[in-house]
Amino acid sequence: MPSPLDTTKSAAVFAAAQNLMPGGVSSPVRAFKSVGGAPVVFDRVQGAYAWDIDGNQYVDYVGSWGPAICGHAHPQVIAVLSTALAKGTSFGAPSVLENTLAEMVIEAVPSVEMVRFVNSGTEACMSVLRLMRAFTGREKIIKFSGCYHGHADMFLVQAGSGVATLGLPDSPGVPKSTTIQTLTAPFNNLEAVAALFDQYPDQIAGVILEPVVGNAGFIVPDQEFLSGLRQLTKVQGALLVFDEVMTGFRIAYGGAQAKFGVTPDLTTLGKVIGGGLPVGAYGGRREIMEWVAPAGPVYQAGTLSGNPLAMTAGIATLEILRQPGTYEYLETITQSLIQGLLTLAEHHGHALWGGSISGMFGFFFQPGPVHSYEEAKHSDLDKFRRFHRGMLEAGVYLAPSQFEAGFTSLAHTQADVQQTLAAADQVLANL
Ligand code: KE4
Repeated sequence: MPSPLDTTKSAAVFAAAQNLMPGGVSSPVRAFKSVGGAPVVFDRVQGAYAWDIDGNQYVDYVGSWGPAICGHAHPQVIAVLSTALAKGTSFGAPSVLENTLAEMVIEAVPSVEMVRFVNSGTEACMSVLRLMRAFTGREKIIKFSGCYHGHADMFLVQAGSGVATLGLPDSPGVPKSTTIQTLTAPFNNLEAVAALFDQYPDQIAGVILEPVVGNAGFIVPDQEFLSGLRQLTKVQGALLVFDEVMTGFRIAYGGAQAKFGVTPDLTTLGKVIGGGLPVGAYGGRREIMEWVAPAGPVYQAGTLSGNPLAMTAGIATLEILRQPGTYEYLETITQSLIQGLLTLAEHHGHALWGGSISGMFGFFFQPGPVHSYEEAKHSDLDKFRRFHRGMLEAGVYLAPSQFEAGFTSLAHTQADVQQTLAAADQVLANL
């Protein structure tokens, strides 16, 4: 077994942090609540690696929860950001950079004919919801249990990510009047969605989903489910919205909608398109997007939306990603990782269900199959906790929750994967 890490400095800083910020963090999942032990405090990141303030190095499979798909602090991104910095950090006025990134997103993502930039995935999802309701004149929406669309009130119903991680009931402070319009169905269950449309005829503005789920752990859609949702929403006069904040430019350059050949009416984006700086976006059919102020009546605004640094980092990131061979590389390196983990788990007698698509992967400590959050919840959370801690001690940084996905990058090498699998062999043997 690897020797326990020296995390003296992390412990001190995290202890102080808990006096300053709720839970000592700026976002709940970072507090390691569901895996126990104190989180390590990062000092710096580079490529596939992270270093904590005690000098411990980790192979990083969180990648800042998705943005670091090219590898942390990619030299090309850092270089153009440094140049952009000299021209100022925020304009609050139109810039050519917004045009450039908008053109790249419109060219890449099948559903997007027009796009609006915001500052987070949450902002993108809450804005797209307002737009869906305005365009259809309907108020109800359908989401799926375990899916997470940011922390706006109307989405905090059977949400995934940190809500699932912490086992929170739907959050206090969210008025019933808000969530009463949010209907839920199990992921991959088309009949349940059809039943809701039958129950609420002409009242449902649309269906929003993570086309490949990352916030209930990694759950792949059935092709018929996605194709069926497209057909059903069309027939019902409702909109189909893919929340591709996590999958956008990760599952494929055109996102999950390109990979699965299903084109929604609207799409939300974030993470990768900001290259590590705060960005979100929503886009879709021109006739819908032209309802957004000031072109149309649907109000949405943001001081730092489209700021030059985030646009610059996003443009540089997409320029790297659109190079030939990118997604083939991500597919190969991630398949090596997940197949290796599955093989080792079987060898050591642990039930493990998992998979990957491009640079996104996940696994559940259970036999599977896992097609929905309801099934994901049967996983052995205690075994996940012990595995996570063992891997951390061995220098491998995994998402600190059974209900999160993992991420690789163009900087991860086969050597990193082999190091990870060697660590997993040890940890699984002693689990
Ligand atoms: P942000 O507001 O965190 O930028 O995006 C919200 C969001 C919306 N939609 C999807 C599909 C997402 O995955 C997210 C955010 N993902 C989580 C990770 N599961 C962010 C990490 C965190 O909350 O700290």
